[in-house]
Amino acid sequence: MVEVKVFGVWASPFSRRVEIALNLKGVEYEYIEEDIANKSPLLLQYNPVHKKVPVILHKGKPLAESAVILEYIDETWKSNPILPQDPFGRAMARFWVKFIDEKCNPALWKALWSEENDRKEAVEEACEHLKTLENELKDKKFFGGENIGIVDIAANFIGLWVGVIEEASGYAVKFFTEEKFPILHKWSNEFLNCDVVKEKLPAREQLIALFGARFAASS
Ligand SMILES: N[C@@H](CCC(=O)N[C@@H](CS)C(=O)NCC(=O)O)C(=O)O
Repeated sequence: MVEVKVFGVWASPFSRRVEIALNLKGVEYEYIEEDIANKSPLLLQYNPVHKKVPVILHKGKPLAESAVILEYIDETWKSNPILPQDPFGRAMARFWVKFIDEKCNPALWKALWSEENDRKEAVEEACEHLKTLENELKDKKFFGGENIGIVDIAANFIGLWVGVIEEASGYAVKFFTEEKFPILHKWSNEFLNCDVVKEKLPAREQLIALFGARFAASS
């Protein structure tokens, strides 16, 4: 019997976080694709509070919220740690994951999907958060140092999705440029080139088709 199951959605950066972490640890799992428009009874049973993917089921116990799941994975499978070992380093990693989830990603999403009238302000806010992340990254290869860590995995939306959505918009929205954010672009290339990451990300063209259709429908 498979010990681990993941309920996800293929285009979700949150589900992909969980898959990357499991892949990094070499943990095999069964993947169950959910339909967000028609959630399965199992998803609703396993995540009755948020009713969202991802959910991980380990030894029959369900767990939701990608950042929580990432920590659980790290504590359960010890190889290739994604959190630092020292308390301060662990706390700082959690700080940055929280920043990404609560500040950066919502601002990026807003900027990417903003109406033309609100775009300037939304883009400014998103850029401010991206600059903050650049200052944190500085000359490190990954947020975790030499190896991929929890912050890198949590930042996967910046690594792949932001550029994809800009391209899908026909570059009507474009702020995440290499000129403005050279450090994050370098990081993004390193991140996307890692086998454990590459193997668990959706195909760029598939994402572009999905978001391109959304732009077409919204205009
Ligand atoms: N904070 C959650 C966010 C997960 C999330 O937003 N999942 C989306 C897919 S990308 C979802 O399941 N949406 C369904 C809904 O909102 O009803 C996490 O980190 O796991």
